[in-house]
Amino acid sequence: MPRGLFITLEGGEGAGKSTNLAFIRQWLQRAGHEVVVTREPGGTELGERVRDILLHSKQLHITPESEMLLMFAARAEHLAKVIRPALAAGKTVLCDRFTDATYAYQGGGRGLAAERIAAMENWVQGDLRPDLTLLLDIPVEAGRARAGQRGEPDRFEREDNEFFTRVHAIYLARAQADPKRMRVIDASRALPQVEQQIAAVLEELVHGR
Ligand code: Z5A
Repeated sequence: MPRGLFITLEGGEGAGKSTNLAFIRQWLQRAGHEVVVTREPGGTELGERVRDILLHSKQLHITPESEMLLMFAARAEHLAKVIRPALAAGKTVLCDRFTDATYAYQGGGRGLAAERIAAMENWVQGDLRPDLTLLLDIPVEAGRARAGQRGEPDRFEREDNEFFTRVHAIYLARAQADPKRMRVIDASRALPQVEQQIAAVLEELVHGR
């Protein structure tokens, strides 16, 4: 059986990942895919506990190195228990954030060297990389204004605009370096136009396969 498609969704704060996830899932299902939707950090019992520590610890100081290693610990578990088995069964995996987020947040945001992240990526993932990454792109301030309408900010959301500007820059640089895999969607537009762009990219992927 051919391995399923591995699709990831990325973007800064307020880019609309949660909003567009349902649209992407439905689009893929209508195209005949059996879709497994999951997220990082998370997706397994251990991953969700790690997520809780990383997002909701208020007093705990976590070093950038520990933060990065915890992301990869959760990812190793996620790959072994959810992602690889689903792909091997021919299912399409739709993952809300993956390793591009580690480069953007722990690399760009926290300042860790990309080489360290790449070493972990190679060790934990082997040669598995997403077939497609949709980068929902929105200027930092516009995204933060959208996200600001939500409840209490988590550990990442409490960071300042400079942090998110570095995150944004790394995401765009990665898309520029790998334009075939990582497709930039202008997420600042109204929802129907965002969906239109996403559908066009999915169409290309599914029919170009
Ligand atoms: N993280 C990390 O550091 N390293 C890693 O390796 C990984 C993750 C994997 C959790 O991520 C945190 O983990 C994340 C990075 C870190 N921290 N941050 N920041 P998450 O993905 O769970 O959290 P999130 O970034 O807050 O994602 P989200 O909940 O999906 O939110 P969103 O992208 O901001 O989307 P939204 O909730 O769908 O949209 C925000 C608002 O905008 C909402 O009111 C919508 O109705 C509105 N919206 C959406 N689209 C539109 C359009 N087109 N027009 C107008 N309004 C819109």
